[in-house]
Amino acid sequence: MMKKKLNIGMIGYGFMARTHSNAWRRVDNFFDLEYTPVLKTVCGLVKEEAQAFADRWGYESVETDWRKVVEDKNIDLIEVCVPNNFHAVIAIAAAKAGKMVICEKPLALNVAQALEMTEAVEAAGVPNIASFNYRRIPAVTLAKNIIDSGKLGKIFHYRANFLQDWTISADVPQGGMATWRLDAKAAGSGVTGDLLAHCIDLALWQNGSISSVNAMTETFVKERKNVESGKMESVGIDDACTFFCRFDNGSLGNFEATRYARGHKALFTFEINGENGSIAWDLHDLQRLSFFDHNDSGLTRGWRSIHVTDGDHPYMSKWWVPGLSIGYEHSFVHQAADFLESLSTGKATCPTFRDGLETQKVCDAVLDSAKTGQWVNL
Ligand code: SOE
Repeated sequence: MMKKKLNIGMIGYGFMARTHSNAWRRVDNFFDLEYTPVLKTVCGLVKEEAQAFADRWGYESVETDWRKVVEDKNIDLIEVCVPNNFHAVIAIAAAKAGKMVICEKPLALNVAQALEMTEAVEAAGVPNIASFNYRRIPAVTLAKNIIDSGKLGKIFHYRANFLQDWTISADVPQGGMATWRLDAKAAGSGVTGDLLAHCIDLALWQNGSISSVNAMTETFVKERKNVESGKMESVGIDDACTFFCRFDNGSLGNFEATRYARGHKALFTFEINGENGSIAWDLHDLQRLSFFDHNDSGLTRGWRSIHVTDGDHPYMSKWWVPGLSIGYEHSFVHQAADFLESLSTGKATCPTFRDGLETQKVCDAVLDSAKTGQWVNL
Protein backbone atom coordinates (compact mmCIF):
# COMPACT_ATOMS: atom_id res chain seq x y z
CA MET A 1 0.00 0.00 0.00
CA MET A 2 1.28 3.49 -0.88
CA LYS A 3 1.40 5.37 2.39
CA LYS A 4 0.31 8.98 2.74
CA LYS A 5 3.16 11.28 3.70
CA LEU A 6 3.31 13.55 6.72
CA ASN A 7 6.08 16.10 6.20
CA ILE A 8 7.66 17.24 9.43
CA GLY A 9 9.36 20.53 10.27
CA MET A 10 11.30 20.18 13.51
CA ILE A 11 11.98 23.44 15.33
CA GLY A 12 14.88 22.83 17.72
CA TYR A 13 17.76 20.38 17.88
CA GLY A 14 18.17 19.70 21.58
CA PHE A 15 17.13 16.87 23.92
CA MET A 16 13.44 16.92 22.96
CA ALA A 17 14.13 17.21 19.23
CA ARG A 18 16.14 14.00 19.62
CA THR A 19 13.36 12.12 21.41
CA HIS A 20 10.79 13.20 18.81
CA SER A 21 13.05 12.53 15.81
CA ASN A 22 13.87 9.08 17.15
CA ALA A 23 10.13 8.44 17.49
CA TRP A 24 9.36 9.44 13.90
CA ARG A 25 12.17 7.22 12.66
CA ARG A 26 11.04 4.17 14.65
CA VAL A 27 7.27 4.39 14.34
CA ASP A 28 6.92 2.83 10.88
CA ASN A 29 9.04 -0.14 11.88
CA PHE A 30 6.62 -1.18 14.58
CA PHE A 31 3.17 0.23 13.84
CA ASP A 32 0.98 -0.34 10.77
CA LEU A 33 -0.32 3.07 9.81
CA GLU A 34 -1.80 4.77 6.78
CA TYR A 35 0.54 7.77 7.18
CA THR A 36 4.32 7.73 7.13
CA PRO A 37 6.44 10.52 8.64
CA VAL A 38 9.00 12.28 6.46
CA LEU A 39 11.75 14.19 8.27
CA LYS A 40 11.80 17.21 5.95
CA THR A 41 13.49 20.11 7.74
CA VAL A 42 15.20 20.75 11.04
CA CYS A 43 15.56 24.32 12.20
CA GLY A 44 17.95 25.79 14.77
CA LEU A 45 20.00 28.91 15.41
CA VAL A 46 23.44 27.58 14.49
CA LYS A 47 23.53 26.28 10.92
CA GLU A 48 26.41 23.80 11.47
CA GLU A 49 24.66 22.31 14.49
CA ALA A 50 21.38 22.03 12.60
CA GLN A 51 23.27 20.33 9.76
CA ALA A 52 24.94 17.88 12.15
CA PHE A 53 21.50 17.10 13.61
CA ALA A 54 20.04 16.65 10.11
CA ASP A 55 22.87 14.28 9.14
CA ARG A 56 22.47 12.20 12.28
CA TRP A 57 18.67 11.88 12.19
CA GLY A 58 18.04 11.97 8.44
CA TYR A 59 16.39 15.34 7.83
CA GLU A 60 16.38 16.39 4.17
CA SER A 61 17.19 20.06 4.78
CA VAL A 62 18.14 22.60 7.44
CA GLU A 63 16.91 26.10 8.21
CA THR A 64 17.90 28.77 10.73
CA ASP A 65 14.71 30.85 10.53
CA TRP A 66 11.69 29.04 11.98
CA ARG A 67 9.29 31.36 10.11
CA LYS A 68 10.49 29.92 6.80
CA VAL A 69 9.69 26.39 7.99
CA VAL A 70 6.25 27.48 9.19
CA GLU A 71 5.56 29.11 5.82
CA ASP A 72 6.95 26.21 3.77
CA LYS A 73 4.09 24.76 1.66
CA ASN A 74 5.72 21.32 1.80
CA ILE A 75 5.53 21.04 5.58
CA ASP A 76 2.42 19.51 7.20
CA LEU A 77 3.39 19.37 10.86
CA ILE A 78 5.45 21.72 13.01
CA GLU A 79 7.18 20.24 16.04
CA VAL A 80 7.94 22.85 18.71
CA CYS A 81 10.96 21.52 20.63
CA VAL A 82 12.56 24.77 21.78
CA PRO A 83 12.68 26.60 25.14
CA ASN A 84 9.29 27.51 26.59
CA ASN A 85 9.44 31.23 25.73
CA PHE A 86 9.26 30.35 22.01
CA HIS A 87 6.34 27.91 22.24
CA ALA A 88 3.54 30.44 21.80
CA VAL A 89 4.93 32.49 18.95
CA ILE A 90 5.87 29.43 16.88
CA ALA A 91 2.76 27.36 17.61
CA ILE A 92 0.40 30.26 16.86
CA ALA A 93 2.18 31.12 13.59
CA ALA A 94 2.13 27.43 12.63
CA ALA A 95 -1.60 27.15 13.31
CA LYS A 96 -2.28 30.33 11.32
CA ALA A 97 -0.32 28.82 8.43
CA GLY A 98 -2.62 25.78 8.62
CA LYS A 99 0.01 23.41 10.01
CA MET A 100 -0.60 20.67 12.54
CA VAL A 101 1.35 21.36 15.75
CA ILE A 102 3.01 19.20 18.38
CA CYS A 103 4.40 21.34 21.19
CA GLU A 104 6.68 20.23 24.00
CA LYS A 105 5.58 20.72 27.59
CA PRO A 106 4.78 22.87 29.44
CA LEU A 107 2.51 24.27 26.75
CA ALA A 108 3.40 27.91 27.53
CA LEU A 109 4.90 30.38 29.98
CA ASN A 110 1.47 31.11 31.50
CA VAL A 111 -2.29 30.63 31.08
CA ALA A 112 -2.77 33.69 28.85
CA GLN A 113 -0.32 32.29 26.28
CA ALA A 114 -1.66 28.75 26.58
CA LEU A 115 -5.18 30.04 25.94
CA GLU A 116 -4.08 31.98 22.89
CA MET A 117 -2.30 28.90 21.53
CA THR A 118 -5.33 26.71 22.16
CA GLU A 119 -7.64 29.17 20.45
CA ALA A 120 -5.24 29.39 17.49
CA VAL A 121 -5.12 25.64 16.82
CA GLU A 122 -8.86 25.27 17.38
CA ALA A 123 -9.70 28.20 15.07
CA ALA A 124 -7.44 26.71 12.40
CA GLY A 125 -8.91 23.24 12.97
CA VAL A 126 -5.45 21.65 12.96
CA PRO A 127 -4.55 18.47 14.89
CA ASN A 128 -2.44 19.35 17.92
CA ILE A 129 -0.71 17.74 20.89
CA ALA A 130 0.75 19.13 24.10
CA SER A 131 3.56 16.62 24.43
CA PHE A 132 3.29 15.04 27.87
CA ASN A 133 5.03 11.80 26.99
CA TYR A 134 4.59 9.87 30.25
CA ARG A 135 0.93 9.08 29.50
CA ARG A 136 2.23 6.60 26.94
CA ILE A 137 4.54 4.54 29.12
CA PRO A 138 2.61 1.21 29.00
CA ALA A 139 2.49 0.89 32.82
CA VAL A 140 1.09 4.43 33.11
CA THR A 141 -1.54 3.75 30.43
CA LEU A 142 -2.40 0.52 32.25
CA ALA A 143 -2.85 2.48 35.50
CA LYS A 144 -5.34 4.74 33.72
CA ASN A 145 -7.19 1.69 32.33
CA ILE A 146 -7.40 0.13 35.80
CA ILE A 147 -8.75 3.37 37.30
CA ASP A 148 -11.30 3.71 34.47
CA SER A 149 -12.43 0.11 35.03
CA GLY A 150 -13.59 1.23 38.49
CA LYS A 151 -11.42 -1.35 40.30
CA LEU A 152 -10.09 1.19 42.81
CA GLY A 153 -13.56 2.39 43.75
CA LYS A 154 -13.89 5.83 45.31
CA ILE A 155 -10.53 7.62 45.20
CA PHE A 156 -9.25 9.16 48.44
CA HIS A 157 -5.66 10.18 47.69
CA TYR A 158 -3.47 11.13 44.72
CA ARG A 159 0.22 11.54 45.49
CA ALA A 160 2.99 12.43 43.04
CA ASN A 161 6.66 13.39 43.22
CA PHE A 162 9.27 14.35 40.65
CA LEU A 163 12.68 14.48 42.30
CA GLN A 164 16.02 15.46 40.75
CA ASP A 165 19.36 16.72 42.06
CA TRP A 166 21.17 18.36 39.13
CA THR A 167 21.08 22.02 40.25
CA ILE A 168 22.34 21.71 43.82
CA SER A 169 25.73 23.23 42.96
CA ALA A 170 25.68 27.05 42.87
CA ASP A 171 28.17 26.77 39.98
CA VAL A 172 25.48 25.53 37.58
CA PRO A 173 24.76 28.61 35.43
CA GLN A 174 21.44 29.85 34.07
CA GLY A 175 20.49 30.67 30.47
CA GLY A 176 22.01 29.35 27.23
CA MET A 177 21.36 26.10 25.37
CA ALA A 178 22.04 23.66 28.20
CA THR A 179 20.69 25.56 31.22
CA TRP A 180 17.78 27.64 29.92
CA ARG A 181 15.53 25.71 32.36
CA LEU A 182 17.10 27.78 35.17
CA ASP A 183 16.39 31.12 33.49
CA ALA A 184 12.90 32.43 34.29
CA LYS A 185 12.77 34.44 31.03
CA ALA A 186 13.16 31.28 28.97
CA ALA A 187 11.43 28.73 31.18
CA GLY A 188 8.64 30.78 32.81
CA SER A 189 9.00 28.83 36.03
CA GLY A 190 11.29 26.22 37.52
CA VAL A 191 10.21 22.80 38.70
CA THR A 192 6.53 23.78 38.54
CA GLY A 193 6.45 24.01 34.74
CA ASP A 194 9.26 21.55 34.09
CA LEU A 195 8.44 18.69 36.44
CA LEU A 196 5.15 19.24 38.25
CA ALA A 197 3.46 19.84 34.88
CA HIS A 198 4.09 16.14 34.12
CA CYS A 199 2.61 15.11 37.48
CA ILE A 200 -0.39 17.41 37.00
CA ASP A 201 -1.04 16.18 33.45
CA LEU A 202 -1.21 12.57 34.68
CA ALA A 203 -3.28 13.53 37.72
CA LEU A 204 -5.92 15.41 35.69
CA TRP A 205 -6.07 12.51 33.22
CA GLN A 206 -6.29 9.79 35.84
CA ASN A 207 -8.21 11.50 38.62
CA GLY A 208 -10.14 14.40 37.05
CA SER A 209 -10.16 18.14 37.70
CA ILE A 210 -8.47 19.95 40.57
CA SER A 211 -10.62 22.52 42.35
CA SER A 212 -8.16 24.29 44.68
CA VAL A 213 -4.44 24.34 45.50
CA ASN A 214 -2.18 25.48 48.33
CA ALA A 215 1.53 25.65 47.51
CA MET A 216 4.96 26.68 48.68
CA THR A 217 8.08 27.18 46.61
CA GLU A 218 11.72 27.87 47.40
CA THR A 219 14.70 29.12 45.43
CA PHE A 220 17.68 27.70 47.29
CA VAL A 221 20.38 29.31 45.13
CA LYS A 222 19.50 32.97 44.77
CA GLU A 223 22.10 34.04 42.19
CA ARG A 224 23.66 32.23 39.26
CA LYS A 225 25.93 33.29 36.45
CA ASN A 226 23.98 33.89 33.24
CA VAL A 227 25.66 32.13 30.31
CA GLU A 228 24.63 34.88 27.88
CA SER A 229 25.53 38.01 29.89
CA GLY A 230 28.44 36.37 31.75
CA LYS A 231 27.19 38.16 34.89
CA MET A 232 25.80 36.93 38.20
CA GLU A 233 22.03 37.43 38.05
CA SER A 234 19.26 36.74 40.51
CA VAL A 235 17.44 33.44 39.98
CA GLY A 236 13.76 33.85 39.15
CA ILE A 237 12.69 30.21 39.06
CA ASP A 238 11.35 27.93 41.77
CA ASP A 239 13.95 25.27 42.69
CA ALA A 240 11.42 23.27 44.65
CA CYS A 241 7.65 23.27 44.93
CA THR A 242 5.24 21.39 47.15
CA PHE A 243 1.48 21.67 46.95
CA PHE A 244 -1.71 20.21 48.33
CA CYS A 245 -4.92 20.19 46.39
CA ARG A 246 -8.53 19.09 46.34
CA PHE A 247 -9.91 17.22 43.35
CA ASP A 248 -13.51 17.59 42.16
CA ASN A 249 -14.08 13.89 42.95
CA GLY A 250 -13.47 14.63 46.64
CA SER A 251 -9.96 13.18 46.85
CA LEU A 252 -6.92 14.97 48.27
CA GLY A 253 -3.71 15.54 46.32
CA ASN A 254 -0.15 15.89 47.53
CA PHE A 255 2.58 16.88 45.04
CA GLU A 256 6.30 17.62 45.31
CA ALA A 257 8.99 18.49 42.77
CA THR A 258 12.56 19.52 43.42
CA ARG A 259 16.00 19.60 41.83
CA TYR A 260 17.55 19.35 45.32
CA ALA A 261 16.83 15.73 46.28
CA ARG A 262 20.41 14.45 46.41
CA GLY A 263 20.68 11.03 44.83
CA HIS A 264 17.52 11.24 42.74
CA LYS A 265 17.92 11.83 39.01
CA ALA A 266 14.36 11.60 37.70
CA LEU A 267 12.33 9.90 40.41
CA PHE A 268 8.84 10.47 39.07
CA THR A 269 6.35 8.53 41.17
CA PHE A 270 2.62 8.50 41.70
CA GLU A 271 0.35 6.58 44.03
CA ILE A 272 -3.44 6.51 44.04
CA ASN A 273 -5.41 5.12 46.97
CA GLY A 274 -9.02 4.11 46.47
CA GLU A 275 -11.62 2.35 48.60
CA ASN A 276 -10.98 -1.04 46.97
CA GLY A 277 -7.40 -0.78 45.85
CA SER A 278 -4.26 1.23 45.22
CA ILE A 279 -1.85 1.77 42.36
CA ALA A 280 1.75 2.97 42.42
CA TRP A 281 4.32 3.68 39.70
CA ASP A 282 7.95 4.77 39.60
CA LEU A 283 9.81 6.06 36.53
CA HIS A 284 13.05 4.44 37.71
CA ASP A 285 11.32 1.07 37.29
CA LEU A 286 9.03 2.17 34.50
CA GLN A 287 7.89 -1.26 33.24
CA ARG A 288 6.35 -2.19 36.57
CA LEU A 289 2.99 -1.19 38.00
CA SER A 290 2.26 -1.92 41.65
CA PHE A 291 -1.35 -2.81 42.31
CA PHE A 292 -3.18 -3.74 45.50
CA ASP A 293 -6.67 -5.22 45.16
CA HIS A 294 -8.56 -5.35 48.45
CA ASN A 295 -11.10 -7.70 46.82
CA ASP A 296 -8.47 -10.45 46.48
CA SER A 297 -9.03 -13.35 48.83
CA GLY A 298 -7.23 -12.99 52.18
CA LEU A 299 -5.09 -15.99 51.27
CA THR A 300 -3.20 -14.13 48.52
CA ARG A 301 -4.02 -10.46 49.18
CA GLY A 302 -1.01 -8.13 48.89
CA TRP A 303 0.76 -5.72 46.56
CA ARG A 304 1.40 -7.20 43.10
CA SER A 305 4.20 -5.99 40.95
CA ILE A 306 2.89 -6.25 37.38
CA HIS A 307 5.63 -6.50 34.77
CA VAL A 308 3.84 -4.57 32.03
CA THR A 309 5.33 -6.45 29.09
CA ASP A 310 2.63 -8.92 28.08
CA GLY A 311 1.01 -8.90 24.65
CA ASP A 312 -2.30 -7.62 26.00
CA HIS A 313 -0.73 -4.73 27.90
CA PRO A 314 -1.02 -1.26 26.28
CA TYR A 315 1.20 -0.90 23.18
CA MET A 316 3.22 -4.04 24.02
CA SER A 317 1.95 -6.26 21.18
CA LYS A 318 3.77 -3.89 18.81
CA TRP A 319 7.21 -4.58 20.31
CA TRP A 320 9.13 -7.76 21.07
CA VAL A 321 7.81 -10.89 22.76
CA PRO A 322 6.11 -11.01 26.18
CA GLY A 323 8.48 -10.34 29.06
CA LEU A 324 10.91 -8.10 27.18
CA SER A 325 11.14 -4.52 28.36
CA ILE A 326 10.92 -1.22 26.53
CA GLY A 327 11.82 2.22 27.92
CA TYR A 328 11.52 6.00 28.09
CA GLU A 329 11.98 6.68 24.38
CA HIS A 330 9.09 4.40 23.47
CA SER A 331 6.60 6.79 25.07
CA PHE A 332 7.44 9.21 22.25
CA VAL A 333 7.10 6.47 19.62
CA HIS A 334 3.65 5.70 21.01
CA GLN A 335 2.72 9.37 20.80
CA ALA A 336 3.88 9.47 17.18
CA ALA A 337 1.88 6.31 16.40
CA ASP A 338 -1.27 7.59 18.08
CA PHE A 339 -0.93 10.92 16.27
CA LEU A 340 -0.53 9.26 12.85
CA GLU A 341 -3.46 6.98 13.63
CA SER A 342 -5.59 10.00 14.58
CA LEU A 343 -5.03 11.46 11.11
CA SER A 344 -6.84 8.42 9.72
CA THR A 345 -9.60 8.24 12.32
CA GLY A 346 -10.10 11.99 12.76
CA LYS A 347 -10.21 11.46 16.53
CA ALA A 348 -7.92 13.87 18.43
CA THR A 349 -4.84 12.53 20.20
CA CYS A 350 -4.72 13.59 23.84
CA PRO A 351 -3.35 15.55 25.52
CA THR A 352 -4.40 18.29 23.11
CA PHE A 353 -3.51 21.96 23.59
CA ARG A 354 -6.79 22.30 25.50
CA ASP A 355 -5.63 19.60 27.92
CA GLY A 356 -2.25 21.38 28.14
CA LEU A 357 -4.13 24.58 28.98
CA GLU A 358 -5.82 22.83 31.92
CA THR A 359 -2.41 21.77 33.25
CA GLN A 360 -1.15 25.32 32.76
CA LYS A 361 -4.06 26.64 34.84
CA VAL A 362 -3.04 24.40 37.73
CA CYS A 363 0.64 25.42 37.38
CA ASP A 364 -0.28 29.11 37.45
CA ALA A 365 -2.59 28.58 40.44
CA VAL A 366 0.24 26.76 42.26
CA LEU A 367 2.67 29.64 41.63
CA ASP A 368 0.03 32.18 42.68
CA SER A 369 -0.66 30.32 45.89
CA ALA A 370 3.06 30.08 46.68
CA LYS A 371 3.34 33.83 46.23
CA THR A 372 0.36 34.76 48.40
CA GLY A 373 0.40 31.89 50.88
CA GLN A 374 -3.34 31.48 50.22
CA TRP A 375 -5.48 28.68 48.80
CA VAL A 376 -6.27 29.38 45.12
CA ASN A 377 -9.51 28.14 43.54
CA LEU A 378 -9.55 26.98 39.95
C1 SOE B 1 14.43 18.23 33.21
O1 SOE B 1 15.63 17.72 33.70
C2 SOE B 1 13.71 17.17 32.40
O2 SOE B 1 14.48 16.87 31.29
C3 SOE B 1 12.35 17.71 31.95
O3 SOE B 1 12.49 18.86 31.15
C4 SOE B 1 11.59 16.62 31.25
O4 SOE B 1 10.31 17.06 30.88
C5 SOE B 1 11.48 15.40 32.17
O5 SOE B 1 10.81 14.38 31.51
C6 SOE B 1 12.84 14.93 32.60
O6 SOE B 1 13.52 16.01 33.18
